[in-house]
Amino acid sequence: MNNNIVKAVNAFLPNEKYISCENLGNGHINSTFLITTDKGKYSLQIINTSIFKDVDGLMSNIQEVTHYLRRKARNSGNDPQRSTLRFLPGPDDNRYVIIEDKAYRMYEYIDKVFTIEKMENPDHFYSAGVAFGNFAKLLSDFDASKLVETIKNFHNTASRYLDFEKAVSDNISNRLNEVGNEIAFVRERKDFMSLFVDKLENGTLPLRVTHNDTKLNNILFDEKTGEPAAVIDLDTVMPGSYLYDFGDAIRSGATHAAEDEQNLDLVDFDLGLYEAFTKGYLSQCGESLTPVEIEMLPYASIMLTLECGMRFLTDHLNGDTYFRIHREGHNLDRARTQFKLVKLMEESLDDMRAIIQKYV
Ligand code: ADP
Ligand code: GN1
Ligand code: MG
Repeated sequence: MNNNIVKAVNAFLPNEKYISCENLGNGHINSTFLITTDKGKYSLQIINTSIFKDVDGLMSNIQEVTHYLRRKARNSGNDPQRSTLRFLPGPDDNRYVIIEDKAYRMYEYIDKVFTIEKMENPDHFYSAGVAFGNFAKLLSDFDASKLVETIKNFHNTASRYLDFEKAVSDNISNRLNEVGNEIAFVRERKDFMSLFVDKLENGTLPLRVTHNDTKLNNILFDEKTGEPAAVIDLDTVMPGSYLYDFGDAIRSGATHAAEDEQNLDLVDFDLGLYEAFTKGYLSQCGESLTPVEIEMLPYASIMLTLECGMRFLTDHLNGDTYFRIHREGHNLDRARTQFKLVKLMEESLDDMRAIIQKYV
């Protein structure tokens, strides 16, 4: 095993003996490993510092949020060990260590859980809705001024569009001629992209403390009960909109296709799954939604899926420098599934509106 991983483990756990390391999960950004020592199991992550530039700010956010969530879990009789992440303090309480320019952090491993990459069981998606809706509810009275913005303009779709146009004009990877249809698809939706941003800027939409990366595999499900244990991947918890978390979860879970499916005929948009998630999500935080949030909710999955597809396409044009890829053209495959989903969602707008009306 990589010597630096062993060094990192020894730095966090000077009194334990390193035994083994395995790859963990399928994240696109950080590298995650399951570490076993003679005394326990841990998740070790190499933080992607070209994306998260302010690691102190990032870890301070996670400290504030996990302390807060743990206190709430304790008060409501839930297991504080399993209901949120707990990181190891690290040498000198630094919360991370730097070894050869890489930043490492360690979490207690939450054992006997599973994650879902591809949705198969609507009950799980209902539970995911409850988990993310509950996350929103728990953080509704969290003081947002304690949080730094770990990635600026993260879900500012209009500003993401400008990044996309820059990638088109730079054409760094010389891939423009194969993506004419995709570029046209994005451009046709340019005006739509400021729908939420404008309302957040003029105050008609409220700023909330949100997760901002509500992909299905960021929930750990309990192996025994099948219920969500913890919402993880807290790197992007910062001020945002409920529309982001709702929309991004639908993007990742209301289809039976993998995010990188190459056969677009397999990419469906399942309104049954949409309804399951909506019901779960709104059962937790529906009462606190403002009329404008409710009015905008049917557009949320279209916005977030379009934004995500556009980010994948931008990265493809920039030569794959942001999202980890595992094959040539991987980001383009991902962009194509997202655009197919956008189209299907646009055709289902009235159905989505009716489902939301049923549960608010
Ligand atoms: P990324 O930012 O790269 O998506 P995540 O924090 O989501 O990284 O971790 C990647 C995967 O590792 C998760 O989907 C989950 O399967 C697993 N994982 C991460 N941390 C833990 C933990 N503390 N306990 C159990 N599994 C974990
Ligand atoms: C990344 O880190 P991960 O794999 O959970 C990305 C999200 C995207 C997602 C698409 C910090 O999430 O914004 O929606 O990929 N995270 C970051 O799969 O950019
Ligand atoms: Mg993740």
